[in-house]
Amino acid sequence: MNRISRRAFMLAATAAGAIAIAGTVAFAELPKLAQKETYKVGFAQTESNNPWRIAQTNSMKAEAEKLGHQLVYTDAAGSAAKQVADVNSMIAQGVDLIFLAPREEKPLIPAVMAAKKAGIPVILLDRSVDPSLAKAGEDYVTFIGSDFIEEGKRIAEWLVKNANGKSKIIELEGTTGSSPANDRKKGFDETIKAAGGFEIVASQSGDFARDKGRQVAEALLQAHPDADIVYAHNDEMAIGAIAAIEAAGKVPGKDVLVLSIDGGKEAVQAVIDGKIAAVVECNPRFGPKAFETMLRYAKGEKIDPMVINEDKFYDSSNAAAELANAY
Ligand code: GZL
Repeated sequence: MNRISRRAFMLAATAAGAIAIAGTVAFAELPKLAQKETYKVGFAQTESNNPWRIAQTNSMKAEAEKLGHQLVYTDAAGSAAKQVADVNSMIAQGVDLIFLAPREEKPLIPAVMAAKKAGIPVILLDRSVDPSLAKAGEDYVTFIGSDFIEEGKRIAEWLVKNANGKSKIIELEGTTGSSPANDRKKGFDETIKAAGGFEIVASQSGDFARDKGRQVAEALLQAHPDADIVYAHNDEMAIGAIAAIEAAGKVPGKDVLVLSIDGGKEAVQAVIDGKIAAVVECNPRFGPKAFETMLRYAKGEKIDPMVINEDKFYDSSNAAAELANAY
C-alpha cells in the first residue's frame, strides 16, 4: 500500500462492496462491467470435437468481429483441468469479461471463483456449474443456454405417444458430469418412469462423441438384443448408434427407434431418411444473445439467472421443411 494508506484502501474496497481479507480483496459481490466502446472478452470453449461445438464457436467469433470486440479464444480439448488453466490465463491477461462453457459442473468452480475474485464477470454459455457451489447473480452473471431437463422431457413425451409397442431403451449419455448429460437424463428418465410401460435396459456415457457412441451402442445392443429404442443425448452419438444398429443387421427406424438432441443438419437429414425418429434442437448459435446480454449487464440492467434459448423439435412431420434452418 505504498501509494495510498492501507486504511484508505480498505475503506475504498469496502465501499466497492468487496471484503478486504488479510490484505487481499475478494469480491463479495458480483464484479460489475464498465460501459465502453469495445471490450476484450474471453471465450473458454470446452472442445471442438463435433459440429455443435464448432457452430457455437463460429457464432461467438462472428458476433465479436461484427461488434468490434477483441476475443481471446481458448479450446480445452475436452480437459476440464485445461479449461481451468485457460480461464486463469484470461484473468492474467486482464480481459473485461469471460464467456465460459464449463465442460463439467464441478471442476470449473475454481475458475468461476478466481474470475470473481479478480473482479472479472463471467457469463456461462451452454453448460452450467453445480448450483450448490456457485450461484447466478452472486458468483457469475447468468447462464445462457437450453433447458436440458425440458429437452429430455420433450423427447420422452414424443416417445410415449409414438412408441407403437416398442419399450426397451438403451440410453447413450453425454459427457459424465456435464450439465446437459445430467439434466437430459433427468428429464427423460423421470418422464418415461411416470408414463410407465418402458424399461431403460442400459444407460452409459458415449461422451457426446460419434465413435464412442457407436462403440457403446454396439456393446449394449449385443448385451440387450431385445432393445428396440436408442435415446442419445446428442446427434453425434445418435449417428454412431445408427451405424451400430445397421452393423447388428437391424433397420434403424423400423427395428430400433433412434431419438436425439441437438438438431444439426446431419441428424435432421437422418429424420427425413427415416433413420432417426425425432430430434429436439439445442441451438448452438450463442453469439448474438451472448454479446447482447454482456452489453445489457454493462448498462446495469437486471439479468435473469437463466437466459433460456428456445429449442425447435423435428420429426417426420417437419424435418424436410426445416432442414435449411438446421445448423
Ligand atoms: C449442449 C452442449 C452439448 C451438445 C453436444 O448445450 O453442451 O455439447 O448437446 C456438445 O453436442 O458436445
